[in-house]
Amino acid sequence: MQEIEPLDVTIIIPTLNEEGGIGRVIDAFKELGYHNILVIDGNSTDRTREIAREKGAKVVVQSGRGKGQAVAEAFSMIESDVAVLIDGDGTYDPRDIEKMLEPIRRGMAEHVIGNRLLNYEKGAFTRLNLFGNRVLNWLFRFLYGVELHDILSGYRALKKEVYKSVNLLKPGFEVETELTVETLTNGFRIVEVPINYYRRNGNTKLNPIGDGLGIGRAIIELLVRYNPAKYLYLLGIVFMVLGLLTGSYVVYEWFHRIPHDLLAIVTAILVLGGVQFLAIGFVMSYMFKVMVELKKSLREGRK
Ligand SMILES: Nc1nc2c(ncn2[C@@H]2O[C@H](COP(=O)(O)OP(=O)(O)OP(=O)(O)O)[C@@H](O)[C@H]2O)c(=O)[nH]1
Ligand SMILES: [Mg+2]
Repeated sequence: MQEIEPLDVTIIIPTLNEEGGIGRVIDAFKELGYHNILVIDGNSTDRTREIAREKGAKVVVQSGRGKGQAVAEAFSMIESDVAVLIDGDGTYDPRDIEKMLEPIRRGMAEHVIGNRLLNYEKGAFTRLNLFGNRVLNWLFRFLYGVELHDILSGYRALKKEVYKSVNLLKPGFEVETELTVETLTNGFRIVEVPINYYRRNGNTKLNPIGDGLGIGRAIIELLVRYNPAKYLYLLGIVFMVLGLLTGSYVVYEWFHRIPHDLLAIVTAILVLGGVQFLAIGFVMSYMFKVMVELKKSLREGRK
């Protein structure tokens, strides 16, 4: 059992015009004894920063733009044993924090995600957001083969070794995806715990279609970091299917005595390209496994 006292934890709250919610979020954490609160603000034009300061939080204006950049900057500024990330819009319940810390205390995981999808207030998700969440989580499970159900949740607890080792390059709402993938790539364990989820105070900063597509793209793109072999398998399969499609057309046309040289060449290139991706994938998968083992033993050796 690892002791984690409230003072070993920093609560990080990224905000952009959240004057309707930020005060209550900070109050609730202070009531629970959590006084290390860092509000990283995206240059709000309302009273967010003023309220946060009045309530006793440390307030910093982020140097760049987007939630992702804000989170990365916050991680670089703190040294606590554990970082807890939460939104400033009042959608999460600070009182769930003990549930969030439990798996870390028990040594079951280094990164905990609060799963909103089991117990949410009516209206907390729009229909589109709920659908998008389900599709993106499904895509994640399909590509990564990791059983997680709410990778986009904004309520998370991360041990220092995780938040100091994640390489966050995406500036915006891809941050939750990138945090998840980076944690797994570095060989740490993630556990989900069910939490409550409520309607937000104030206006959303999320564009469901634009940001949703961006997150989908990030899930596919980041696979290269987590499992390069799988990424190549995917490319290989797409190439081969395309090759076989054009190829069958060529064969069909040949039966009608009309040779299609160009298509035949394209077919050969696609099929051979696909085979190559698969072959390189096999080699990569072996190398990658060795790398993860190596990182693990290095870490254990350092302790
Ligand atoms: N510092 C900073 N915070 C941001 C930025 N964009 C959003 N945020 C904050 O990040 C948190 C999540 O943003 P939301 O707009 O609530 O996004 P969401 O939770 O996916 O969407 P909702 O379901 O509408 O709440 C909120 O606390 C925002 O104020 C930004 O550019 N900079
Ligand atoms: Mg929100």
